Amino acid sequence: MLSADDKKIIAQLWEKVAGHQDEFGNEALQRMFVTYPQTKTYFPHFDVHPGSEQVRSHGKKVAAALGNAVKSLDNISQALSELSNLHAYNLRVDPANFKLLSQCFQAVLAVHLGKDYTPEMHAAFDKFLSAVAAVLAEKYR
Ligand code: ZNH
Repeated sequence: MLSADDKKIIAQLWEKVAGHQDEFGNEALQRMFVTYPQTKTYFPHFDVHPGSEQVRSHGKKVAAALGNAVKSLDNISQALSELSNLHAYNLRVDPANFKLLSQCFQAVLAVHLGKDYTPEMHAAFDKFLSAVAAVLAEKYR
């Protein structure tokens, strides 16, 4: 699904993300909660206001999972296998929400990287996030 070129571009993009990973994860979540308020229903136990430590800490985990997947582009399914179990069997997040977080993460990249987030990167990273979402959704039944 990801071409050799896609993989190269995704790895290049992630080099730009490195160092801002936690911050980007946090901002993507904050943005998701504002843009798509229905996503907050999965986090009733969280303080979701701007500046929330819980959201910051969760953003760090989400970004780390994405970084982990970037390191395993040839086998994202294996790299995120535990997370896939968690989302399918425990959290039961409607998979439609994965696309919402993906969009928010891309908006964060565009805001921070500006012109450095090229259309080619956008295209490759969009495929990557779809692949991640597919893995997180693959065990639902
Ligand atoms: Zn999720 C959790 C990742 C999406 C909801 N996540 C989680 C974690 C991680 C993740 C890493 C942690 C785990 C542990 O701790 O072990 N996610 C992720 C990713 C993605 C996601 C990568 C995509 C891209 N999620 C999502 C969405 C939602 C969610 C969209 C909704 C809306 N998650 C969730 C929850 C949780 C999680 C609810 C749990 C939290 C707590 O802490 O409690």
